[in-house]
Formats: sequence, structure tokens, C-alpha cells
Amino acid sequence: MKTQVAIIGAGPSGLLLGQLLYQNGIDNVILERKSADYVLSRIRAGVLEHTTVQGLEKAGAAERMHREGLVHEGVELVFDHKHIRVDFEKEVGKHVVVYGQTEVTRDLMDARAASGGLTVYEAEDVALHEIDTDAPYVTYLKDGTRHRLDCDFIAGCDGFHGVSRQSIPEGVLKTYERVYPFGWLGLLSDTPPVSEELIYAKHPNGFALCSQRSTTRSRYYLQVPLSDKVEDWPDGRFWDELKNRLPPETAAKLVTGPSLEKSIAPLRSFVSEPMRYQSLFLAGDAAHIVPPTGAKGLNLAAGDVQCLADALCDYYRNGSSAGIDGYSERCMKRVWAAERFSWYMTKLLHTFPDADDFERKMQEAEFNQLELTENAVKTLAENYVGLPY
Ligand code: FAS
Ligand code: PHB
Repeated sequence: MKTQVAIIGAGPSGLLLGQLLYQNGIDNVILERKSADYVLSRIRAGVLEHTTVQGLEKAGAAERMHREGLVHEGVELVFDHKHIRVDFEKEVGKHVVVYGQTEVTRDLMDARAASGGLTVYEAEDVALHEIDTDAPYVTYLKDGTRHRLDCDFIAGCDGFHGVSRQSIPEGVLKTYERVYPFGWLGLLSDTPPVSEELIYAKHPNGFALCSQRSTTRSRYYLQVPLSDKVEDWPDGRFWDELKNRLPPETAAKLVTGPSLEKSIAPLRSFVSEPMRYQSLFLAGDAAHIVPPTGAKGLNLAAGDVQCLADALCDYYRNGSSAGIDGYSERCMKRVWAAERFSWYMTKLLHTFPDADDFERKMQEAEFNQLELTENAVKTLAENYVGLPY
């Protein structure tokens, strides 16, 4: 089989890239290790930046998001019960859309099915070959038969644990990593959100986040030690601890109910440079990871993929390699800005078990900057709604 671009991974990166290339007449095939149902079962991000909304519009997959997504013009930060509202419209004249990654993925899958693009689900043992030539190819196993897919380029959209980044020879990549000493325990419930806007709360017991998927479905998170397991957190304990960490007037409004999903995600900052090696391009979590405190993971992936689609269109349409040659450098500026913001929000709002008294006072002083200076709030708003890619 032959295509122009082989895409590894049918998460948001792979599916969005597939649609953008299809819209520009560039043939592509997506190879996904898991089943479509499994991909849809993963509960992840919830906030879309305006550049991600634009990407979905370009991909022809934005109609339901515009209909069902919730426009949010601000967020609330709470620091040991001190409140600050960050007003996006006032500070930067933009907003974000609250719409779950699961729904983004579903919409992109539907758009791909309508476009007739080939996605091979449950493609096992995907391997990349000859990536340092201009005739790379990918092999994979499907129902016991090995297949070969010849292509011009490979897009590694296969996430942090994927095969693409591992296929780059030793010594080429420079990686940077920070693993945080805690995780996020997430709970999804069919209960009305406790507040109209998201609440990021810091409490001596740990961080808590009140998010949502709709006006009837909520998503909550608690910072937990890395040693905790989901089974340590029956629903009742989760709700009691969430109430502990929220301001009393907010906790009093909390509607609890049975969990539909509960999972613990570790937090890490990770970047691998460059994001291109010869005919292989990395995008999304395959190239970088951010702690979800800044709501950047999915949005960074969408930015990478729009850059890559622009570059490949320039190559195929105008015969210019300027875009693909500049892909990594163009993405890196935005990747590091998002890494910084996600690290800043994580340091600001989490309880670090090994912090000394001075570090705790610095954390409090950092939060007070948001009260004392106009610029601090504006900078937070600019980063939260998303920097241009
Ligand atoms: P993904 O990991 O989503 O997709 C990669 C795809 O490649 C997967 O479907 C995988 O099955 C497939 N794949 C892997 N190896 C393969 C192989 N060898 N062959 C073929 N296919 C292969 N971001 C936020 O903004 N907010 C959040 O709250 C948030 N929560 C998260 C919670 C968890 C547990 C995780 C892991 C991430 C979270 N993120 C969050 C980040 C997340 O949303 C990612 O940024 C987003 O999924 C990135 O999309 P992709 O780059 O497509 O990677
Ligand atoms: C979510 O709704 O899952 C969500 C929202 C904002 C974040 C992280 C996760 O910063």
C-alpha cells in the first residue's frame, strides 16, 4: 500500500492531522494500536483554546463543538480560600471553550469516516523503517497478517509511550523532564457543575480542580500522592476531600453523585527536541508532555498539527521545503511557552510535600502578585486562552 503521509496514532493529533491533510488533497493513512472504542474511553482534557477551535473548523469537525461547547470567559483561582477571578474577555478579549477531548475525538472520527480516509484500528507491532531516507515505510500486523505502507513522510502522533520517538537514533534527541511528586485523581459524574466557571483551588491538603463537560456532567480532580491507588478513593472519600479543599460557600453548593469514571494520572513536564528527524515528524504528546494544570496538552497538540499540516501543504502544493525544514523551530517557541505556563500553574497551586517555609512563602507571594499587579493577571489570561502558533 502507498500513501503520501503515514500517521501513527488516532488520538486528537493523528485525527486532526488526517483531516487537515484530507481537506488539502493530501493522501494519508492512520495506524492506531487500539480500537476506536478504547480511544474514546480515555477521559482527558476539557478546555479548548481559540487556536484549537480554529483547527477543528479547518478540519470540518467543529459543528457540534459550537453547538454543545460552553464558552468560558474566565476562571477562578482560590489560594487557601482567597479568591481571584481571571477575566479573559477583560484582559485579552478572548475566551476558551469547555468541550471534552472525548467529544473532540468523536467528532474527528466522524469527520474522517465521512471523508473516507483509511484508519487501521488495532494495528499491532507498528514499526518505522528507512526514516532517514526519502522513501520511508511502516509495517504493522493486522489480524495476523503483516502489511507494508510506503509513504513520503511519517507523522508520529502516537503519544508519550508511542513507537515514533523511540525510532529516532540515539544521540539525535535532546530531552528535558520534570516528574512531579504527586498525581491527579480525576472523577467524572452526571451532576451539575458546582460553579459556572472552572475553579483551581490550592489548599494545605492539596490542589483541587472543579471542571465540567456540560451543564449536567462534571469533572473534578484532587492532587493525591503518587503512592495512592484509585481503590483507596471510594466516591464518598473523594467528595468529602473535595469539599475540604473548596471554600465553604462553594463546598455547600457541591452536588455529589456516583462516579462514572475515576483514574489517577501522573504529572510530568517533558520535551524532546527536535520534533523532526529526516522524514519523521513528531506532534503532540509524542514530542512533549505538560502537567494538565494549564489545560495545555490537547491544545499544544492541535497547534503542532496545524503547523505540520501547513508545512506539508506548502511542500506538496508549492514544492517548498521551507515549512517542513522550519517545523520544529516554529513549534518549539510555543511548546516552551506552554511548558513554562503549565509549570507555573502547577508550582503555584499544588502542595509540595518537601517544600520548606521559605518556598511556601514564595508560593503565597507569587499568588499575591495576581492581586497586587495588573500585569500578572493579564499574563496568566494570555497564556491560559492560548498564545498564537
Ligand atoms: P494521545 O496519547 O492522546 O494519542 C496517541 C494515540 O497513539 C493513542 O490512541 C495510542 O493508542 C496510539 N499509539 C500509541 N502507541 C502506538 C503504536 N505503537 N502504534 C499505533 N498507535 C499507537 N490535557 C489537558 O489539556 N487537560 C487534561 O486534563 C489532560 N488530562 C490527561 C490525562 C491523562 C491520563 C493523559 C495521559 C493525558 C492528559 N492530558 C490532558 C493530555 C492529553 O489530553 C494529551 O495532550 C492529548 O491526548 C494529546 O493527544 P495526542 O498527541 O494525540 O496523544
Ligand atoms: C478537564 O476538564 O479535564 C480539565 C480542565 C482544565 C485543566 C485540566 C483538566 O487545566
